Amino acid sequence: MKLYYSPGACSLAPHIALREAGLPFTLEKVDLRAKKTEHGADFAAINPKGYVPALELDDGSLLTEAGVMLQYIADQAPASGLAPAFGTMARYHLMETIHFIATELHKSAGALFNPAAPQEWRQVVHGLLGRRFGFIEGRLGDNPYIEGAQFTVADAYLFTVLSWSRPLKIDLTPWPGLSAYVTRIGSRPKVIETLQAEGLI
Ligand SMILES: N[C@@H](CCC(=O)N[C@@H](CS)C(=O)NCC(=O)O)C(=O)O
Repeated sequence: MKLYYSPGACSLAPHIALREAGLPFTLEKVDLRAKKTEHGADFAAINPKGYVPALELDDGSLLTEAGVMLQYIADQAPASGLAPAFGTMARYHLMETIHFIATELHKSAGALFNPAAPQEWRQVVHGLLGRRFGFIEGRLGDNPYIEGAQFTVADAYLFTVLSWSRPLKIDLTPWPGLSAYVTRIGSRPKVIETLQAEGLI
């Protein structure tokens, strides 16, 4: 498998998942502005959606969309416990969490990276994200991971999106449970390895 990624972008989530799963993979960095890979390939031709993450499978086909890719990775290493078995209620709850992260957190927070975003709109998005952060902190409760006692691919995704709070200057102080969560996930050996591989630490 080959993961097309951009340092610190949402592709960090499948990158963490691949390392947590212990699967063999290679990486290819993408310049998202130029739509060129580090080897000079035209990324828009590889993924017509033009965005990362994109996962090239061993049969040459391409899988996109972080939330789906995360589950594909987990299912390649069932013993890792990165996702409950397909068809179980626990799996539907994992999908529910992943969908929430994708639609309520990822896309709202991601849009704030656009320097052209007007200030008034930014404030509206900050307010919305604050409400979602409140929900997710309550859902986490005293659990170490978002699905409970077990680290899953949803944690790789949630950690990635919450870690954007630093570059986006979103103060997590009002959500101490989320601050502690980011620290907890960020100190996992495989997460540190991933952050180092992307040159983020
Ligand atoms: N729906 C996609 C969205 C992926 C996405 O937003 N990727 C961003 C980085 S976090 C990107 O590559 N943006 C560049 C672009 O859209 O041109 C997913 O969930 O995987």
